[in-house]
Amino acid sequence: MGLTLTEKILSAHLVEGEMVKGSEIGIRIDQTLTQDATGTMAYLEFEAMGVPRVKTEKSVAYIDHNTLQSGFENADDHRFIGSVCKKHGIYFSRPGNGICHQVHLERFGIPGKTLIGSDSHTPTGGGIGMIAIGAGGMDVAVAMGGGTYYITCPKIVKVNLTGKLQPWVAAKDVILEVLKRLSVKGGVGKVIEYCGEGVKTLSVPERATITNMGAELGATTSIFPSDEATRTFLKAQGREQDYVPLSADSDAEYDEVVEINLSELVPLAACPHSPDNVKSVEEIGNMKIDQVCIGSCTNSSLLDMLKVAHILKGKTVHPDVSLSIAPGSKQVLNMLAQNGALSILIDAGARILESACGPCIGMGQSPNSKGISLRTFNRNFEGRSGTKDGQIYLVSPEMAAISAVNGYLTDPREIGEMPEFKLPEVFKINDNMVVPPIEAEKMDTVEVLRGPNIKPFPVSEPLSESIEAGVSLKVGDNITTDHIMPAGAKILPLRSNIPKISEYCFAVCDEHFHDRAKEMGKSIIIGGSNYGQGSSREHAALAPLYLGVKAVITKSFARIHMANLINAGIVPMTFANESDYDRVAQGDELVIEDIIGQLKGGDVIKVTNKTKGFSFDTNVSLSERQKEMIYAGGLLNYTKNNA
Ligand code: MIC
Ligand code: SF4
Repeated sequence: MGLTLTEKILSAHLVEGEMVKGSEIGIRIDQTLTQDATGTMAYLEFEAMGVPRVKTEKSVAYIDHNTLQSGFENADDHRFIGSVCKKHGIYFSRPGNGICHQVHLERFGIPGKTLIGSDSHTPTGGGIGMIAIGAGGMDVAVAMGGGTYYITCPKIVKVNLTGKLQPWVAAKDVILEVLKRLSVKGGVGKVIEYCGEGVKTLSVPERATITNMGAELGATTSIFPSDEATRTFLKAQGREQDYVPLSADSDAEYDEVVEINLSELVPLAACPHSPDNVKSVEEIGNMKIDQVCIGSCTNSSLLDMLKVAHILKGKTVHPDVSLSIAPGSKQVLNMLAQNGALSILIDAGARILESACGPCIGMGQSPNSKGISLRTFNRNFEGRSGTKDGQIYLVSPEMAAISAVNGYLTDPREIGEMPEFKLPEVFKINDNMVVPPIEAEKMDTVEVLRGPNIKPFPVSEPLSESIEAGVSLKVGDNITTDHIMPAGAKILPLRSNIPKISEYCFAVCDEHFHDRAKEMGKSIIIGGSNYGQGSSREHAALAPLYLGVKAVITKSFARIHMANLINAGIVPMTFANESDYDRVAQGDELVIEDIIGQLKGGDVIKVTNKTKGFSFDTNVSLSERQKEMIYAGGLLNYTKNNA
């Protein structure tokens, strides 16, 4: 039997376990990336490990999230990260150089390599045939130190692409269609592998849009083969030597197959407040809009921007609409400047933003009250834009641009004839905003620069014999990490200060949570299905840890958040019978007797609800290694104990 591309790359990197689906495997990591909002924690953790130099083939630190510097905090964090890079042999991509995933694809990604990043959209690298996975900062720190990265050996879904996209139908519509069919939890425990004749018709930036937003499926990652289109892209980036052809065997077997005929797709939009709430323009209607934002790691490539410039040429943004555009990297912005497209965007009235995440993470450009905002981004969770009642629709750059001109949601096919948009033969290459590592002898003398905002991460204690604690919060299905630990311009500067940031923990759901949890001392959280979907931010585990949360009992978990809970030493449990969810209320006193004994004995843990007077079973799906981590009180303690 032949192998899928995923199996080929994973088995070439396998260092522990066997390629048995559902079991834990350990893989060697070739490259890592961090961004600044998760990076400070990741580097504090790396420092705590005491490894002098990173042991990966390449590790890159990007500054792209916290670039709105309205106080000293973000600038201090940038300086800290820059100095850590110098000391430990890490490439440092300075603010202004662009969004991590866009730049990594352009300048560093290599087909067939493994990459983990402390950002959930790291799977963008799947667009050039990498196994690129989003992870918590602690996992990235361990990988930088040469440690193994562990995942559940995934099921593999084949998305068989046939046909060719019609004019003005975009790569964004492909992933929106996949989301519509599979939902935000449809990818959990799976890798999405794109195959079929239709693959050839998609350029690398288009593929990267699709693998990027595969994060919204909850998938471990998504991947395209590495083929002539990959070679063309890498050659244009001056990196043809990095090209290797890679694909699945023709007789590879998949766990699921999804058929998509590209020719039949239509322009789509994800409606508030979930990336899988997907409808066609026809279904939504020509709704009046207030704002359009173009950019983010999903849709900020040169090709995207050139399409937008073509649509905006000679036009003016509708008087009732604010249009902002953030090209994804310095390379993209500079090429737009050189070929005149930037002038077209400015002429049309676009508000040009720096090459960074910006509005995607609520760093400015929050819409007006109840404002309808079309965004080319990947997430439209409630409140993420910074406006609590903002109505965010996720669309392609093509739909965004024409709608900005018309003032209402418009099917881009109304534009008429579409010229052929081609990748340039040569991209403008100037890596002067990436600081490479210095000579090894000089590294030791580098002083790490710490600002007053950088506080040590919370210590966790070894698991106690039994847990007796009240329920501090009960939430419903699909709770995102943006609920648990909101981002945005006000809160993001506190990413390196857990005591302070924890004041905002769950503020979106219940502003009293912080005080209540603190008062209770220790507590348990109850959640619905797909708990913790979205980002990789380990703050969504570290803040609850700081507030004394000992266990989280849900119907199911999202992958990265569950790993972050385990790394923090918080026990993730799921209801054996989902109906028990309804029988536990906020304020109930729960007892888990002899939890260590129960964990050692198997995967079922009995919990007693003292308040209501009944017991219920929960499941834990933890490997022996993960159980050891839980006993030790998290990954750092576990690593120290084993050192
Ligand atoms: C996001 O898109 O939510 C972020 C901000 O990039 C996060 C990382 C973070 O919270 O810092 C992610 O996707 O992992
Ligand atoms: Fe940045 Fe948005 Fe991409 Fe997250 S999803 S990395 S915030 S651009």
